[in-house]
Amino acid sequence: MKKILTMQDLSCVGQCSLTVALPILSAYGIETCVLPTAILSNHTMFKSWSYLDLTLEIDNIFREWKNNGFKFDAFLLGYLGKKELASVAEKCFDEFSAENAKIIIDPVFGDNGKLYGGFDLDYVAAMRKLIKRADIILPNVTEACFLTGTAYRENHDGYFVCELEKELAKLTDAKIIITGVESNDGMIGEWIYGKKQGEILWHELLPVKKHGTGDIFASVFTANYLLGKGVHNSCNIAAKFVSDCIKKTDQGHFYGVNFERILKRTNTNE
Ligand code: PXL
Repeated sequence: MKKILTMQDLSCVGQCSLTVALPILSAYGIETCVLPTAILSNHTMFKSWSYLDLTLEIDNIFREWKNNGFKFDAFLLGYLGKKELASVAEKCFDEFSAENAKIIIDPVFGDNGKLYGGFDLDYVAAMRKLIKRADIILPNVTEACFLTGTAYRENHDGYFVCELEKELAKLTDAKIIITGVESNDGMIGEWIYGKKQGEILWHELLPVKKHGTGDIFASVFTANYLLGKGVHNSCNIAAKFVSDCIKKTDQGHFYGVNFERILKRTNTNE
């Protein structure tokens, strides 16, 4: 059984980060260990939140993991919360990677052309460095723009995304998947980088946008990828999962999606 470590915040309320990654990866039959980077009362799309930084405790956690000889077959990183955690993540890869461990990084820091509350360009620079260590990165269009220093645009034509991918490929050897690419004829998709030609997987764009769907996409993608489904197939499965979640979400549920309604049917391997 594969063992993954997912490093992101624990938002006590709001469906994102660890409260999404842990149930989803586990439902796919992957042993999921967690490294909470911070505890928030709720995610930062609510009007206010508390934030307890856990960086200091991570030294103790690493010490004990070393004592116990723990190693992980894969890492999934999402919202870390502060730039210093990028070097902590690198230390984590150095100390706790099993042979051929895969590193999947969703450099979560913004959406819709803007940084999330609490982030700045220093954080972006830290992510720019960290993605060098990744096997796969999953930035959305906004994050890809900030990482590459490209001006954000709402209309993502093929040329624009292709240029973004090329610029990202100068920063990392990772497989690059840009999520949330929106066409001007009402489709949404992921752009997968290929050296000669990129490829886009289009899906139906739903009329509502919901919070936390990027975290769900990353978790479902990672689970399927680790189970050997391949990059394209895993992207398609993750996109369908996210779209099903949005369709099943109660109207008025503004802060996330009811992914729990879709999760029960995931573990198809047994
Ligand atoms: O879904 C991304 C995310 C994760 N964690 C926290 C957030 C956000 C986005 O706003 O606030 C705490």
